[in-house]
Order: sequence, then C-alpha cells, then structure tokens
Amino acid sequence: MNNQGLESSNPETIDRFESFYRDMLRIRRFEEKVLAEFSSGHFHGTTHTYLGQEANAVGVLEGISRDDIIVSNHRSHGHFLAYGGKMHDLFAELMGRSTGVCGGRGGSQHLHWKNFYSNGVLGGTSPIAAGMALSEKIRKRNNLTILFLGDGALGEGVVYESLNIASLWSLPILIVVENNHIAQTTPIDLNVAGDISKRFDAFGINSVKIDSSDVIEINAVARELIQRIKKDISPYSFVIDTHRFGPHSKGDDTRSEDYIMDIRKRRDPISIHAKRVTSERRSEIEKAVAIEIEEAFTAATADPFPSG
Ligand SMILES: Cc1ncc(C[n+]2csc(CCOP(=O)(O)OP(=O)(O)O)c2C)c(N)n1
Ligand SMILES: [Mg+2]
Repeated sequence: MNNQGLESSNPETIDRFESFYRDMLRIRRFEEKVLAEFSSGHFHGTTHTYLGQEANAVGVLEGISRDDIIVSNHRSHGHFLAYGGKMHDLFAELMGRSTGVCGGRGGSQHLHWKNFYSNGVLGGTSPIAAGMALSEKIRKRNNLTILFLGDGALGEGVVYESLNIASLWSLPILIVVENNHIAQTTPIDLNVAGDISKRFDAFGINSVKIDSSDVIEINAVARELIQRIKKDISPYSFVIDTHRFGPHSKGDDTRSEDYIMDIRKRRDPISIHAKRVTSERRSEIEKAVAIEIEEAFTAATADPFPSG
C-alpha cells in the first residue's frame, strides 16, 4: 500500500489525493442517503447503488477529456457523479422532479447530461457506445467513448456483435468491465464461463485486468489506456475485479453477512485511500460532503414535478 500522500509535501499530489478521497466519499454518502431515504417515499422507481465500486468510476473518469463520451448502465450514479454531474440534479431525477437530470422522466437508470448517457438494458449499451465511437472516429475528433459493463452483461449476445465491430473498425472505445462477481443474485461461477479477458482476446482487443479497489492503481491503468486509445485509435478493455457492498437494488441481497463484512473490511476503496489523506483533511471533507448531501436532498424535495 502506497502512503505517498502523507509523506509527500508536493501540493499537487496532496490536492490530487484529496480530490480522489472527496470524489469517492461524495458517491458513498450519496448512495447511502438514497438507500436510507427510499422507504421515506421520496424516490420513485428503483435504484442500484455503487457502494464499494467508487474507485472504478473515480479512477477511470479522472483521466478523460471534456468531450469524451461515457456510456453507463443501470448502476449509473457513481459514474454520473464522477463525471461531474450535480448531486441535486440526480436526487431530483430520482424524485421525478422537473429539475432532475432528465426533467424527472429518466429516473435512476436513464440519465443524459452533456456527453454522459446511461441505459438500463443490459448489454444494449454496447452497440450504442460502438456507434458513438464510430461517429467520433469518422469526424476525426479524437474523443474516446468509455463503456461501463457489469459481469452479468457479458451474457448478452449483442456485446459480442459490438466487440466484433469495434475491433474490425478500430473504434476508439474503452470497455470497462466492473466484475463485482455477481449479477443481481447470480454469482459469477454460475454465469460467466472461462476468463473474461480471453473473451476480448478472441476479438483481437487488448485487455488489461486488475484486481484492486485502490483508486490510484485503477487510475494509473485507465490513464495509460486512454492515452493509448487516443494514439492508436483502437479499442481496449479494462477488466476490474471489484466488490458490491450493497444489495443489487434496494434490499435484495442473497450473500451472507460474513461475506459482506469481509469484503467491506478488505476492499473498501475509501479506507484503502484514506491513508494518503491527513485525518484533519478527511474530517473537513467529510463535513463538507455531509452538508452538500443535505442541501442537495432538501432542495430537490422542494422542486416541482413536471407538468403535463
Ligand atoms: C436485457 C436485460 N435483462 C435483464 C435485466 C435485469 N437486470 C438488471 S441489472 C441485472 C444484473 C446485472 O449484473 P451485472 O451486469 O453484473 O451488473 P451489476 O448489477 O453487478 O453492477 C439484471 C439481470 C436488464 N436490465 N436488462
Ligand atoms: Mg455484476
């Protein structure tokens, strides 16, 4: 474990480590609030929280440029917040308010803001992302598209049609597989045969695999891959072994409490990174995030519903 932050007096390194900490904590506290408030009746539809996976969104998206495109899935809140989306707008979207990301019509899984898109149809996002990457390539804009998939989406045939085209047409796309070893309630050994990286090999798509919840390690790989894609104009994949701390949705978790306690203890991205930020700064950040959450939530509850 790298304790560089505490040893370093370089203000840029300190800032960077603090901002990783803040960004992950914002997602963690946002998601905890969503789960805690669901029973209060403020939110509509369903939700899938990103608890435990924060280092993926924050580590991957830190390296993007302004015009890069993100295509997310049903577990989109962490990706959206790491992209720069506003907490208030996401709370309001979950509450169906007109001030939400999509005017309250999209809900938790269907967000669009700037170059960020999410869709709840598993794997259905793959051809959309491939098409966007193709469009950027044809226009010679040197933007890349990042597609986030879960391990469960690898059971969808359309993913492989998209990989085929992405490879044949050398599309500038980074396919990030967040392998949290479970799809709803189906553990990976009942769902995915063989080695995930080899699936990419079969299409001639280079793949990097990491088993880490450390935002610094994830960020280092993602930055390298993003640069390579922009230079080579070709697809790459990044398979991240990760862990989901919460239920699939709001309360549907079939895993044992011992298992959850174990992954929370060993694989918490926030505790892993915390050692690089001083305890004074951590408590300041913690307080600021708590205020931000309460203000965003309260403001959203007072917003109007869409008319008509
Ligand atoms: C085409 C399709 N089939 C089924 C579902 C229902 N569904 C929503 S999430 C999910 C499991 C997804 O697992 P995974 O891809 O591993 O992502 P994770 O939830 O673990 O982040 C399923 C089956 C869906 N949204 N779309
Ligand atoms: Mg999964």
